Amino acid sequence: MGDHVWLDTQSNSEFNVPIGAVVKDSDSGRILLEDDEGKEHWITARNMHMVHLMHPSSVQGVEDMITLGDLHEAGMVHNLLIRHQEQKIYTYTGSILVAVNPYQLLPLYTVDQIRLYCNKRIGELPPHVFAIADNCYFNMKRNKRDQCCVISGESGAGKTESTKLILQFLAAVSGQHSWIEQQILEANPILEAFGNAKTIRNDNSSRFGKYIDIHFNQNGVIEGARIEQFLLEKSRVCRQAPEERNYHIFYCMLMGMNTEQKKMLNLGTASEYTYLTMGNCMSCDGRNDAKDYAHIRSAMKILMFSDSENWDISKLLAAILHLGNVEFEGKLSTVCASSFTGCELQNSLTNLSIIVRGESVSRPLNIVQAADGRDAFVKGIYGRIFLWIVNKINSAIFNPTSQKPKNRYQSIGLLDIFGFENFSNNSFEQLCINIANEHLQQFFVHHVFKLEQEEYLAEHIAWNNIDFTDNRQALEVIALKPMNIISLIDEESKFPKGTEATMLVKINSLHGKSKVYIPPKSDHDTKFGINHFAGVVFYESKDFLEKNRDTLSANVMQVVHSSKNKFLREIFQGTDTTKRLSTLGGQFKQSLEKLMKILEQCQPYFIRCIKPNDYKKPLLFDRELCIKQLRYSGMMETIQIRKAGYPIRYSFEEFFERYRVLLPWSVREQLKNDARQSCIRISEAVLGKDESWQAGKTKIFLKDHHDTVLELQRQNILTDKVLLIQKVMRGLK
Ligand code: AOV
Ligand code: MG
Repeated sequence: MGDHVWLDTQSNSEFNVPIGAVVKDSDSGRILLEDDEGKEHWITARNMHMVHLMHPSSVQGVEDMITLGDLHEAGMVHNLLIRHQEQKIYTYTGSILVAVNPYQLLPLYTVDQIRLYCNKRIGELPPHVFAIADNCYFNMKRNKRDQCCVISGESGAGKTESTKLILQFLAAVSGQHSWIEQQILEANPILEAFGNAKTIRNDNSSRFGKYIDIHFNQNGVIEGARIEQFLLEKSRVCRQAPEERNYHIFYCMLMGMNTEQKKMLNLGTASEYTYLTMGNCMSCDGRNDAKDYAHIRSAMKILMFSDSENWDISKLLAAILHLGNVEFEGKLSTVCASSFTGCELQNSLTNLSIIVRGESVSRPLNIVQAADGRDAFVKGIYGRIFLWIVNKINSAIFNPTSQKPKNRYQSIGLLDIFGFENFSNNSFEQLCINIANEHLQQFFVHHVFKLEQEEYLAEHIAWNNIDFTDNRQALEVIALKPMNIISLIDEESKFPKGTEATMLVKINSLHGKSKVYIPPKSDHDTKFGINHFAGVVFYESKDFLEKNRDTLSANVMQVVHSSKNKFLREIFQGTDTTKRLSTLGGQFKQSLEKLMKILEQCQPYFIRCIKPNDYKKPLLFDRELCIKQLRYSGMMETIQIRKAGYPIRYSFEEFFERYRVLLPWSVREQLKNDARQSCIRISEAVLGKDESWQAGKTKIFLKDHHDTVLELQRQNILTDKVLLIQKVMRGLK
């Protein structure tokens, strides 16, 4: 009784692994088990082969999964499950943090907790996102290297919340509580208001990617920051899927603005606007739009948005809502939209003017064309408002003096993109989002598996190769090698006669046999599939080319440039009508590649966010859903490599420089400062003579926890020395 076991389960699902269970009772050759999900099973002697004894480490649960005795998927998911039940949502795999979304506010993020985790090495305290933040900060100062935190996980897993927590921690420990720190923190509510929305996966889903680079001076004090944004989902402004909302800002504005202002903008309630009601969802449980509006406004003040700029933005947001209500059948009422955009819209929305032999000729558009043109205009406005806002924020938080080579800052970058998505209907936006996630996965695989093992080889470290799943090939077919899928979509978008059908023909002929691409079922089918690292996603190709081209008609551009609204002209500035801009996919690809280059220059930390259930519910742990996420993110192999490998390494010189204090003076003399030998002696003395660390040709290779042990010992010795000196000084007085 009370024994813990693994019980083989009988489901046929590919994500089925043995479940943990405890023996509750036994009678005449049978035993009664209660499994991790509370289900009871009577096991007879005949079925006893389905039961295996559990390792004690799995019974209690471990803080670091490399210490699990049962190194299999069942062990990993059981460990996360029992910790999740005790509200221990964070678990390490070496220095990689796994964070399971608690879907409730836990008392883990207080000022006291920040103080507690400040200046502690990983493993000294229970796993925490603050520990990762603190170690990023510590390593930046110690190693004089830029750091980055790559936060991944599917939609709703907790990336954005983790990012905010890290930012909060860094702002607190950098210590000055100054204006700039407050500005950096307050940039978030603004960005989320304009760039996040309720989706069926997440009530606060990021519909854009961001990389926040925080700059520190030589003393580790925050000097400024810079935010890079990636590909806002513009289509949401005009259309939302069932149960989804438009961007938060619209609902906040309508709930929070005072009556007088609303009157000036001729605004009513959300239910009156086509653009806000497509998903048939106007409010969102747990969000208070009116209160949020007040917060957004105060944040905008902190980020130096002037009252008139604020009003300019509100006017355009109102114009968007009015534009959405324009009906092309019958009477066209563009009065409000025209007055707030300062544009003549009556004609330009219903007619297309083209230049024929040097003369402008106007021809009426049909209803569908007119509505499409209007939507394109609206998306253009919203997308540019968003870019303008990001620039405005950057101009407040970016400190140009820290750019000068002389006082070159050090930085910590936080990457929070949109998580992997697979809806019932997926379009071009989902393809871009999922490609971004492929890139991140490749960055992880490259760093954790490839570079790591290449280095062991180069340094002649004794090493048994560990296999891992590499998504490189998939990424190449989708986005990297010549004639990849994205470039074919791009090519077809630039081709005047190109259609989605001709695009599919080309992709089929080039990639029809690839394992990555799943062609449409027939010539009439417009859906194609991609086998992503996180599963197969089917995309509806309709509208792909239009979305990728992302151009505004010359008509609309002309209207904008002759607008009486100065702000509208300003946000469109630099958008040349004649020059063919690169496509959306092309721009996105470029910015992703640039981002990957930046990340490669940094020392990375990884946070893997896990979504425990699809219902946004606390304390509900769906084992299969978690196994799926753990499997595709490569966590099992990660545990293996972190257990067997040496993720921490220093050149002998670096190591000796920092830890020489750990060698007695006499030994140092004797070794005549031979760095390699000294390093070995230090490691033997502090870490033991076992196989757990290794000396290569030029570097010493250590486990994550060795780094902690060494730092703590060093700190102790230095503190002792200081105390001794103080004692001696007192004695002298
Ligand atoms: P995401 O960024 O990973 O999804 P979020 O960070 O927005 O996911 O998290 C989704 C929701 O989960 C939040 O709004 C919170 O309600 C809850 N949550 C996440 N982390 C925590 C936490 N540590 N404590 C309490 N609640 C949490 V997406 O942006 O959709 O990919 O595009
Ligand atoms: Mg997010």
